[in-house]
Amino acid sequence: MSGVLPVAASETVGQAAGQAAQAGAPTRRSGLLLPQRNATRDLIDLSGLWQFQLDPTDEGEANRWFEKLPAPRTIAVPCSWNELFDDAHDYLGTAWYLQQTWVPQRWKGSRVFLRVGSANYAAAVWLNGRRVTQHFGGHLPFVVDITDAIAWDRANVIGISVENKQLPERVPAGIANGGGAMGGGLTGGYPLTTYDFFPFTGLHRQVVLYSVPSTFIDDVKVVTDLEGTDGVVHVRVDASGGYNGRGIARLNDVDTPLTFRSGVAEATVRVPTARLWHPGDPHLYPLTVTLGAGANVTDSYSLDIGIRTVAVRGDQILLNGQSIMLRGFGKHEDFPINGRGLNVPLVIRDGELLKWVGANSYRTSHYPYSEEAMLIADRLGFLIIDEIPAVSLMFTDSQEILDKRLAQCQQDIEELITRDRNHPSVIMWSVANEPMAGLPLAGAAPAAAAAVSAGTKFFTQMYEHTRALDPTRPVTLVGIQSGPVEWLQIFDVTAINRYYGWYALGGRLDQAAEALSRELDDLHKRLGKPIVLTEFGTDTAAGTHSEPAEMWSEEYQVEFLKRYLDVTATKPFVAGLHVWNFADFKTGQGIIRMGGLNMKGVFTRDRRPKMAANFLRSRWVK
Ligand code: BDP
Repeated sequence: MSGVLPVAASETVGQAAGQAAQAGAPTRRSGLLLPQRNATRDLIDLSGLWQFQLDPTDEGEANRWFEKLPAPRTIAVPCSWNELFDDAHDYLGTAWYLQQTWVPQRWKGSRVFLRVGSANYAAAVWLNGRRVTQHFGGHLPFVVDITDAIAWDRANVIGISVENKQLPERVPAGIANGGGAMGGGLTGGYPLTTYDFFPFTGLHRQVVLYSVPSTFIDDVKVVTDLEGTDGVVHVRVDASGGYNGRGIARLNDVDTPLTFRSGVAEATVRVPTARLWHPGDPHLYPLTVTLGAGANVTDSYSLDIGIRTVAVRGDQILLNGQSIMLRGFGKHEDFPINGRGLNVPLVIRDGELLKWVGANSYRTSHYPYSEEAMLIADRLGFLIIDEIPAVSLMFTDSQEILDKRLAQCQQDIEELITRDRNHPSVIMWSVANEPMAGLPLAGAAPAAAAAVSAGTKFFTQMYEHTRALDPTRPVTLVGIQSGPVEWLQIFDVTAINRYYGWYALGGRLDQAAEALSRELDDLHKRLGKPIVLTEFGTDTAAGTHSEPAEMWSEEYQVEFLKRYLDVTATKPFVAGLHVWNFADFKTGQGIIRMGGLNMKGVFTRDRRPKMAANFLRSRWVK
């Protein structure tokens, strides 16, 4: 039963763990609703050409670059800067973005917000020379009320500083000591990172201004349930200013009255013989909530919802009460030129290719994806494991650093759940990818006991925090090969990345299949939960062929995937298979990443199928 609605995260000063407090208006963690235009709301999308300047000596703030840049060039927003300018390719320090915009007179009397969809990693925002907010953590939106800072008689100047310094207290963490003796990142590469994907930087999603009425709908939360064949939809609406009054929830053209007390109204709407949302028929029902009614509607907000339930029972994942097998991939937001910047055509194309290959699921490895990607997942019927950017957390680090990372991870999951909770596609939260109690693949060395117990404490807190925010979805952690089983134990679903046949037992696929089979049985015996293989794959240079199948060839990738699919087909507790990766993606430069690419894609970076894509299609398309 999911009658209990998640509690809204309270308003919080936009200041992340471990960062020195700086002046700035509160960044709101409730009300991350995707801005929309309707009879009571308006928006201005500032996507397009912005002024831009690198600031390697961090002199911009003292010299008021948020008002005027001394030597600007032009950049696109949204976009990463790294593949645009040769001198910025590996640059992760501060850079400044500047834009000017008029605010229309008709917005007077409204509340006006500025929303940044994603700035990776740290950003500060100035409006007309005034610092209005800051935010730490890429991939999630932040919002600031700018009503009182607007100039109505001239263009408003918006200045945003962004930097992606790889600092140890951040999430993902940077490398503290310049990469040690070898001067390299975790995979030996450059830039120095604790992860292999390229640390793309910039304003990655839209910057928008939007207006709402002075009393407005601040948040909508929808939880769906089933009773027999009826859908039961719980709706909670939060209005600003402690609104007391009436409203309406219109679901599928049926009105249910809302009564607000101190800004909150709840209603339960029954949908007789509901058409349930699932990958084979991702049916969406339109929901509109209003403040006021009839001719007196003072604000309204619309979204499409899916009626469905998710649960874990024994070693099965259940969707609408039926056991479901996740078939799909780990992905990345990555494409030539725009890097990690929003690429709506790519979101559509990836959706088409996922359908073509017969996938019903993917993980937003290793950070939250765009809101467009989530909407497409709702519409096309993909089951999403929604992940925060907690990749490669190392638990041999000091307690002080671990505490700062915990605060950042808690902020990330609060923002993610606030943003994504209404998407039927989201079936699980992932609070980390491959945390470590020692160096990776040091399989033989027992993980240091102190690091394991520090991680156990950390992840118990993360699990409980996540369940408190959303009691309706399972929570998982994605475990590294040879990582501590204690950490997996805490979570509802066992998610593991395995590379038998690649990083271990390379070239020996028979032995790899046996090792995989043994370990799966063992884990199932110990944990008794559904197991999702969230990564397994081989680097494959498109066009390289060999007989017999050798590592790096397309034949080897097919053979490898065949073993994994065949082994897991005999194990009913395996509830999901996510091949690593959907497409080749950009990494740093290093000796294990030819051409600065991770080539484990079954599609190339420009989305051409390798043999493996056709193989998966032959298995997955019924
Ligand atoms: C796993 C990581 C993933 C890497 C992958 C690989 O979770 O981000 O890209 O290995 O090495 O350890 O291909």
